Amino acid sequence: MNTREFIHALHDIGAIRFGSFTLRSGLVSPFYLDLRAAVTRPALCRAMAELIADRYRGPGKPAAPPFDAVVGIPYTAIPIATHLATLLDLPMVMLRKEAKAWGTGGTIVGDIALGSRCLLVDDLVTTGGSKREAADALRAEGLVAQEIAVVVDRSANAAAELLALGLGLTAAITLDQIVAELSQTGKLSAAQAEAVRTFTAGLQSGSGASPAVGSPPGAGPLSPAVASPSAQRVRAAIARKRSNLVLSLDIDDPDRFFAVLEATADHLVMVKTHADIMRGESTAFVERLTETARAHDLLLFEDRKFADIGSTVRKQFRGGAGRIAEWADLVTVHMIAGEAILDGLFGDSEGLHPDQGALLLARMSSQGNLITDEYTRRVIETGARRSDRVAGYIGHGEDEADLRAMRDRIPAGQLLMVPGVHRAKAGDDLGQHYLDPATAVRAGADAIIVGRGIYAAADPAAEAAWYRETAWSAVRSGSKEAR
Ligand code: S5P
Repeated sequence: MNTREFIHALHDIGAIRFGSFTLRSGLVSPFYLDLRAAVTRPALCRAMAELIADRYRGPGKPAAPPFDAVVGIPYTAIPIATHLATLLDLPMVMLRKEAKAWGTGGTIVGDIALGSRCLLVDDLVTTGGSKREAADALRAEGLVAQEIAVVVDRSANAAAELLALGLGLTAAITLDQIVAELSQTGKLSAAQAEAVRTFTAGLQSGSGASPAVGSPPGAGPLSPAVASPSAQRVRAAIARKRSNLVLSLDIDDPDRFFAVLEATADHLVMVKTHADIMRGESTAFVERLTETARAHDLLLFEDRKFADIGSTVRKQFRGGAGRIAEWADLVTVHMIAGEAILDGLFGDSEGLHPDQGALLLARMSSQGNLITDEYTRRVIETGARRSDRVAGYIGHGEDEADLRAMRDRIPAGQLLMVPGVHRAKAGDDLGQHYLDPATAVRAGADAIIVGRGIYAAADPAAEAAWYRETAWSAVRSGSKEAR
C-alpha cells in the first residue's frame, strides 16, 4: 500500500474525520485522528509498519538501520512496532506506561542489553511531550533513545522541538499530506483544509489546547508552521549523527574526492556534490558515492540548481548521465522559472522516494547577485505551500541580524541551510562572501555548508571536526536559550 492509498484507507474507515470535535482539553478541533481502528486491520497495520520501515531501508540507506532495538509505546503502537521490528529484523521490547512495583520492577518488557540504541515507535505525535517522557523513561533504564518514529505527525513543530533535545523524529505521513491528498481528490473542501491548517498553526503559536510547543532557535512568528517530510528526514539525520555540518565536496578527481569523504564522513550529516564537475565515468562515481553514504549514514545532496521549465528539468533530474533522481536525497532549485519547476521535478512521483526533496535558493552568498527581498519572500511563500517536497531554503546574509531576519520568514518545519561559511571570513577572489559557522547557526541555520574551508585545508578531517563541534555547540546553546 503506498502513501496515497494508505491515506484514503484511513479516511474510509473513519480513522481520520473532519468536522467539529471537542477534545479532552475542551478545545474544538476541525479534525479527528485515531489509529486504534486502523491497527486492528491486518492490511493497514502492515502498511503502517512498512511505511515507517521504508524510511530506514532501500536505495541510499545504510544496509542495517542504526538501531539495536524497536521499542513500542502502549497501546496502539504495539502491533505496529511488532510488525516494524520484524521488517527491520530487530528485537522488539515494550515500554510500560507505569513502572512495575513488584518482581524486578522497571518499565521495560522484554530482553534488551544496557546501552542499546532504541527506535521508539508511537502512533501519533501532537506536541512531542509524551515522546520526551518516553525517551526519559528509556534513559532511566540505561538505554539510548536514538530516534522516534510515528505513523502520523499531526504537530506543527514537534520535530524541531525534539531535535533541540537531541531526538530525531521520523513520520510515515504528516497531517499536511493527508490534507493535500484528500483535498486533491475532493474528499476535503478548501474551507475544511484551511480550518485544519489554522488549527495546527494555532497549536504552534501556543494559542491552542496544548502547551506552547515552542519554536526552534530562529523560527519567527511571521509564517505559520508547515510539515515537510524531507525536512524531517534531515532533522532526524542531524540528531542521529549529532552533526549539522554539510561538506560541499567540490573536487573533480574521484580518488581525492573519496579520500576526503572517507576521512571526514563521521563528522558530517550530509555531503553536497556538484556531480557534473566530476571527471570520469558517472555511473561508477554514483555507485561509489551511494556505497560510501550508506556505510557512513550520510544523506546525499546534489547541488544541481535546476532552473529551467518543468518539462526540461524533469529530464535533467531523471535522465542524462547523472540520473540524479535515483540517488540524491536533496537537490537545489532556482525558482526563477516559476512554480511549475517543482511539478517538473516531483509531479510524477513514480520511482521517487517519498522523502526526496528540494532546497530552494532564496538568497545567495555571491556578491552582486540579483536576488531582491521581494524575490526571497516569494520563494519562501511558494516553498511553504509546497512543503510536501520543499525541505527548506538555501540562504545567506550580510551578518547575523541580516540572516536572522531571513530565518524569521521561514516557516517552522522547513530548513535553512547556509553555504558560504568559512572560519576566516575573508571570501574569495570570485565574489564569494563568507560567514563564520557559529554566526550562521546562531542566526538560525539548521545546517552549515562548508566547502574549501574543509577540503582545501591541510588536514580536512581535523578541520571537519572543528566545524562540526563549533556548529553543534552553537545549536546546543541556542536551544537552551530558546527554552
Ligand atoms: O549562495 C550560494 C549557494 C550555494 S549552494 N552560495 C554557495 O556558495 N553555494 C554553494 O556552496 C557553491 O556552489 C559551493 O558548492 C559551496 C560553497 O563552497 P565554498 O568552497 O565557498 O565553501
